[in-house]
Amino acid sequence: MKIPKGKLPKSRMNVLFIDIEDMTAAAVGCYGNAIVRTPNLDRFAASGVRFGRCYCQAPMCNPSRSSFLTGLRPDTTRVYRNRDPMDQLLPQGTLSLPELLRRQGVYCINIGKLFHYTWMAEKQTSAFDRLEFCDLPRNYKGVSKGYPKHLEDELHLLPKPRFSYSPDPALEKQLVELKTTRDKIWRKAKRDSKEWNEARAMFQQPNANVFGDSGLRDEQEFDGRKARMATHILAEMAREKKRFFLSVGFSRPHTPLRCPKKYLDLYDLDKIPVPEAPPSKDRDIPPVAKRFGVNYDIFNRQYDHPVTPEVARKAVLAYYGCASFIDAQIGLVLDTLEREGLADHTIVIVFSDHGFQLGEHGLWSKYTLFEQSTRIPLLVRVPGVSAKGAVCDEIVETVDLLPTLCELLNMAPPDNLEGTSFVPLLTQPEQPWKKAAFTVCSIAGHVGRSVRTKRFRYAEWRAKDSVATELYDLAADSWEQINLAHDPKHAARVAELAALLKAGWRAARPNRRSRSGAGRIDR
Ligand SMILES: [Ca+2]
Repeated sequence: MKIPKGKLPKSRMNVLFIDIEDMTAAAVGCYGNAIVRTPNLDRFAASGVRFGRCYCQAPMCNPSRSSFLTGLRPDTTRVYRNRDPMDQLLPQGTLSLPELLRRQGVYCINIGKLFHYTWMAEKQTSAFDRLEFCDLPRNYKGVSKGYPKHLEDELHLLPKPRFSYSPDPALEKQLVELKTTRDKIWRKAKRDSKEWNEARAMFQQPNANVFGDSGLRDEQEFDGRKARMATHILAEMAREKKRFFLSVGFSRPHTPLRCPKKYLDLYDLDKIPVPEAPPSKDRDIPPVAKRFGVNYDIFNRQYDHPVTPEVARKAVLAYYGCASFIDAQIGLVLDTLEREGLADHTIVIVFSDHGFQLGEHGLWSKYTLFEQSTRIPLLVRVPGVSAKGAVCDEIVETVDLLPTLCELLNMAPPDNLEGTSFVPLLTQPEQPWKKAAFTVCSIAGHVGRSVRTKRFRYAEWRAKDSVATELYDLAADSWEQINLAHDPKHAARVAELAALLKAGWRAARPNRRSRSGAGRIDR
């Protein structure tokens, strides 16, 4: 791949990039959830475009983030799982979004998680001028180590990043101990055996099965501190008139589902319904599609003991409480953007790395190809460009974010991008767009691939000697409970969607009428 040299951007737009962890679109007010309270997200949606059908490329942190940060799909990044080392697997010379922006002279700041942790330390650190609330990995060796050899000369021309590390010492210590025990078992156990999986679950235990009141105030919470740091940085950027890219990664509603009590008090437990799509009503769904009933987030290791309806509703309430808590933190950041006079020249993107299952099919985690795991909220406001309060029901994907920003900022995109800029949809949300979204999920010796059209989802789960297929008609079965893949009446549909899945994302691209860059901002 050529390193994009490109024209310098004429635009002076800043970018505020807000990434919420594990936030399913189904738990956001403006996405049609009448119970959850997300007034700030709803208000922000009313000032920009809400994408009703945005899908992630993988329902898992690292593969999803590696994809949207590079504009490449998992089959190209080769990052399929959380433990796959992004910086070693990406095609040589691949630049991430902040690296591209930094080369254009944009001051790049990251607060919280953007890249998935540890292995990417060097690449992550190299990409930013300043990092706050980011994990400094134990094997961190310095900025230049691990940076692609052929780029090292340029690296030394860049200012050294400013780095702050704000750990939770007690949790860190516990995680180190659990990791040591896990790794000891993993060295002997066969991968994906019962023992191997138990060790993995044990490591994840501290985050699971704890939900409710954190006993903290907003400003004491990690996410509360990140939001306040963002407000300080925005004020500084306004004062110093620096052109910036600010990424703010919020940790909730990722587990543990704990937040200040006042957000839980917004909800009445009696009014929280039991989860939709009970497993008893699932028809012909292959076990792998439901991750063999294993949950790695809430109710970890409790898969032999079904969750009672009351406990299930408490968990949903805690997730909603965390959603409201994060919504309030986002409100704080967005209000600062206005107050500091930055809103009229800052592009704002709010989204999530993937979704989450809130008890549907008995699942309390991600790692599935169902709607709740793969459909995310995406709200975009581009001053002077995006329609106000529009809803776009066309299909977009998180891999489209990087090409979209390249177009908006008049920045030459890397020539191997695998997403499509959705800039035209910002001005005209109603126009024919992508045929389908593609998501990959690699678990327990299986690789699942899904193609989601506006109406259907078709998926294939391949293992060494087997293949399981799914077809859901979401117009008639919005919770994906009736697998039609083996119903002879739907044979033609299966054949058509299997062909689309095989043809892949290139075959599903929109026909862009004009590539004249009508949405570009020249200011
Ligand atoms: Ca995540």
